[in-house]
Amino acid sequence: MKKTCKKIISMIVSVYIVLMLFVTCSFYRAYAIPGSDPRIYVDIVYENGGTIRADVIVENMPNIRTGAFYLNVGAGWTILPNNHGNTKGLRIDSDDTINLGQYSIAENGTGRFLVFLNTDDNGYDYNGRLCYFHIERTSINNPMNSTLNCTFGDSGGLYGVNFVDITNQAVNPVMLSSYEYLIGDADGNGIIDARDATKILTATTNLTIYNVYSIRNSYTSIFPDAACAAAPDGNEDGVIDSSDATVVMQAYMAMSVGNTPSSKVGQIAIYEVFQ
Ligand SMILES: [Ca+2]
Ligand SMILES: [Ca+2]
Repeated sequence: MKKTCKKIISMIVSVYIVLMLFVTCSFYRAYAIPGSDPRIYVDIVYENGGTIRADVIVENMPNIRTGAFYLNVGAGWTILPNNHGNTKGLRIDSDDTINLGQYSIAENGTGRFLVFLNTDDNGYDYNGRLCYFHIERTSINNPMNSTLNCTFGDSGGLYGVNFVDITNQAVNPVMLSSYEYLIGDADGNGIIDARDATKILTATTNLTIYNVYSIRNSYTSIFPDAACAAAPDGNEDGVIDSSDATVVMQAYMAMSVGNTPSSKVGQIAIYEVFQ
């Protein structure tokens, strides 16, 4: 595979073309935060068409009967009204697979507070997307203020079956920053070409594999100019290895003759850095 890839690279480099990418849509696959603790966090997703959605994600939770979370919106974001004209923006539709029972939303400055309650003694499995909303960048948007954080049970608590208080079991991963990047752009120059594949191959010689989450704070020692640790992960499987060089190269070859890549390489995505 490596040999084939190197061959392809030398072939392409000989007819080197810089290809500017005009991207109008993209998607994001979350880089999972490792661990098995019950937790809540926000995953920012670029939707088809360029709108930005924020998913409130619950993981590893026991069944919940009633709960509340407080959402803190960084100054880099503004929450858009939902389709029902609700200016508070949080979206919990009847077509969602979860059942929030009764719920209420309050706001306080840039924060949002959601309380939910159901009368089923067995509680509900809320794991997955609890609710979502759409956001836009403000004029002062930058990676450090483009954060969205959730805190469980700030005042409403979090209760399981028989109203057992489980607030203390839950953790709230803290989002420190979020970065927009081009999938596969390992050298951070805003275009996808053979140099990105070369960069990845060089970094992963001797079968080196980097876990994206593990290098989130140290990636610049490996990919000095990448926008974030996730950028070289061309196939978005959470690790950077030589197979990413292959998909980047395949995408570059496809785009250089006007075809759409079979992977998401070249699309805009967003990467959240959690503490
Ligand atoms: Ca590049
Ligand atoms: Ca990968």
